[in-house]
Amino acid sequence: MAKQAQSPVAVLMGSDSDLPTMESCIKQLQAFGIDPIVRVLSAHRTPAAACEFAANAADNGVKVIIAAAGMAAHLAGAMVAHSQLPIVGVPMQAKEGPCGLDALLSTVQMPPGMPVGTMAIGKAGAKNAAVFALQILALSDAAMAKALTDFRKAQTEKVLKKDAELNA
Ligand code: RP5
Repeated sequence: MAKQAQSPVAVLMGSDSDLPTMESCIKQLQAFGIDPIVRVLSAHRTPAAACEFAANAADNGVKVIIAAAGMAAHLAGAMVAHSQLPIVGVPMQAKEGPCGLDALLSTVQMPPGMPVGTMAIGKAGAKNAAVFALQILALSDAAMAKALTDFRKAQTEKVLKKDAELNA
């Protein structure tokens, strides 16, 4: 098996059809200076590889796993079943099905004791997964804490600028 790339954040998705949505997550992580591990792994189609990834993630230096999947979305649940790392779930809106609500419920409704931090459906959730991962890393890493502070400040300034332009 190929040597695993090193990063504190792994972005997994159930299908390459999720990639256009998860680009929002990957780009946001890169803007924070984090080059994530990116893998297509499925709880249903590649269960052994998905479980192996989760079981070895902490030893490989991963600190947060972001798992995106659509339909009966069990990828994030499979991660938490095999890893004690914080798992961030992003429900995908698949081509078929009820607007991502299927994936939202499959991701969020975990049994007690096995939580998945579940984001919004789609691109908003993908971006928030990156920010949430940064918030976790920022607890123990000064550079990450600064990246978070800078991001929040820039976001605030952007909105205030729009408000000022609207009222000029
Ligand atoms: C899920 O099924 C994937 O995460 C994807 O959102 C959905 C459909 O997959 P494809 O049929 O497009 O590969 O496992």
